[in-house]
Amino acid sequence: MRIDIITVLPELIQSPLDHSIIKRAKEKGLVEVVLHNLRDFTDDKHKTVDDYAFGGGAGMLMKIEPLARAIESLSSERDYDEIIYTTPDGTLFSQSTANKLSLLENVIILCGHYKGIDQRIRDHYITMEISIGDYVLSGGELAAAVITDSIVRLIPGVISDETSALSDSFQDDLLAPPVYTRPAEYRGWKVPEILLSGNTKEIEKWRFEQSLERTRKLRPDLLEEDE
Ligand code: 6GU
Repeated sequence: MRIDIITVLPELIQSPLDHSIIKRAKEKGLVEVVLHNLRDFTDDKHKTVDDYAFGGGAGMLMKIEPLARAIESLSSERDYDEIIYTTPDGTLFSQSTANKLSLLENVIILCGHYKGIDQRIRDHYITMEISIGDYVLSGGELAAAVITDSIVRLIPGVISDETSALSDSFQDDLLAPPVYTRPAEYRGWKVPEILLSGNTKEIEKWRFEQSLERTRKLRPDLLEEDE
């Protein structure tokens, strides 16, 4: 898979891509993540990427020309399955969206910044608009990093233990069960007996019950019928 990220702040996204699972996925050749500085697609001396909104109002918008140039330049190299725009007024991101995106070959993520992008870019190029939650970030860069991270870990072969990503919270609409490691007792705080029993079947059953109970208590909304 290849993920191209267009942004005015590549430095803001670089670090999370250079560590942990994404780093290993890149080294294994399972994903390529390429950052593109929008300023490289400007044609004026000042490398202008923003401008005032027609009709007035507070804040600057991302200009249309550099965005169109960046998207068209990438699109001339390969076909993209989705051209994603990160914006607080997008569709709420979820594990099921991450699952779907992880199956794609080529994706562009365009990071919204300032007060957003010229609507014509959304109308003519963008195929998917994503928000990562009902709160406002200073820009779409952190959202793009979040989206990229959640996708990359799902690409087959990225996480060595095949079942590991599948047993994450949300993967089956349930929160993960509590987990414990050594020592079996610390300051008198004991690990549940069942986990030390070696009875795999009973342990699975216990974990499922714990997942269900945790979900009921902490996220009852996850147990409601799908819309
Ligand atoms: Cl994708 N962008 C911004 N700027 N704020 C957000 C967001 C995205 N998702 C939630 N808040």
